[in-house]
Amino acid sequence: MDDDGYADVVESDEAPDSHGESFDKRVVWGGPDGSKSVTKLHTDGDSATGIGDFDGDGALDLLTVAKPSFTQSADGPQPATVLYGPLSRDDGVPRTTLTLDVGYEGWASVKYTAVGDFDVDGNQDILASKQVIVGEAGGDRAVAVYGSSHGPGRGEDRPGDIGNLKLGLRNVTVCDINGDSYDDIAIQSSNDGPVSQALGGQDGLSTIDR
Ligand SMILES: [Ca+2]
Ligand SMILES: [Ca+2]
Ligand SMILES: [Ca+2]
Repeated sequence: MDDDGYADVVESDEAPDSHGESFDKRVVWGGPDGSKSVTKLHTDGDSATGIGDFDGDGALDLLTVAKPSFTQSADGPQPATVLYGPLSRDDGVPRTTLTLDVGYEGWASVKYTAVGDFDVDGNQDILASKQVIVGEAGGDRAVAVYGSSHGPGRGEDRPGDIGNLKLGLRNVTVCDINGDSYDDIAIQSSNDGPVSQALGGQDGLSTIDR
């Protein structure tokens, strides 16, 4: 996260407070001798949900997401903030930040995310699980927010819905299943059931094959 070439660990712990659930976030810094130092991130209490190079500058960035909007208001936004790296090793301050509404004005209610480049345009894309709200059928839906050179999203009214997620995004892995260089997703549809997939391509992810 500080672009020194050594892998770091981002920890996000739930820390209930008087305003409801909140998340403490820390970076455990890697280094040449394996010694560790820890820096607490002094951002708001959003959960850290994804890591990727969202602006394509070669430095990793951290995605944090606020609580799903339906827990706050029926049609409120759900802010997500990208902390653009490198992060300062001294105080965890990012180079700059970008905040966007991953809930699309209350349409989606995002709890988990996965990051990959599903259309291989060089911009990281975000796969989010959209929790079903009253009046809609089925379980969680998988939606894809494609990246641009300015970060996540391309100004679309709605992200692409690619199908149902029985177990949500906790059981999704991003990998290149068929070796064509486009990131794909593998999905465990039940605890002991078969693995489904959605393949990446020029137009992004296919619908979920099950
Ligand atoms: Ca970056
Ligand atoms: Ca992309
Ligand atoms: Ca692929």
